[in-house]
Amino acid sequence: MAPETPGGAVKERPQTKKQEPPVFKVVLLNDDYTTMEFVVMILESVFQKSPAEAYRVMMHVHVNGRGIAGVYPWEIAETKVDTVTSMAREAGFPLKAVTEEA
Ligand code: TYC
Repeated sequence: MAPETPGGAVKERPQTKKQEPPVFKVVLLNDDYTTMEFVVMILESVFQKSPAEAYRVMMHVHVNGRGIAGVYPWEIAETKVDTVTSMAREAGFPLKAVTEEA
């Protein structure tokens, strides 16, 4: 019998609490050489920030030394760090990103 039979015996999702994967922060670090424009571009393209949010996060890092670019499952967080690092080195900037357990 098709599982979508109307009124049929379709099991609801169990109401138990789902096991969420552990999450990790991707933290951007300030430096004196990476341009503000490059950091904003990274936040827009790698972390899907709006232009206004990207500017806000970049300024937060600039003023405070570090700031959260995003929160992801471990493998995605590590990939974002690798992407930021390779884009920065390619462009000749020392920009650093690290992961931290959230
Ligand atoms: N401090 C840099 C400058 O004045 C800008 C900057 C912001 C660099 C954030 C890195 O993660 C960073 N050009």
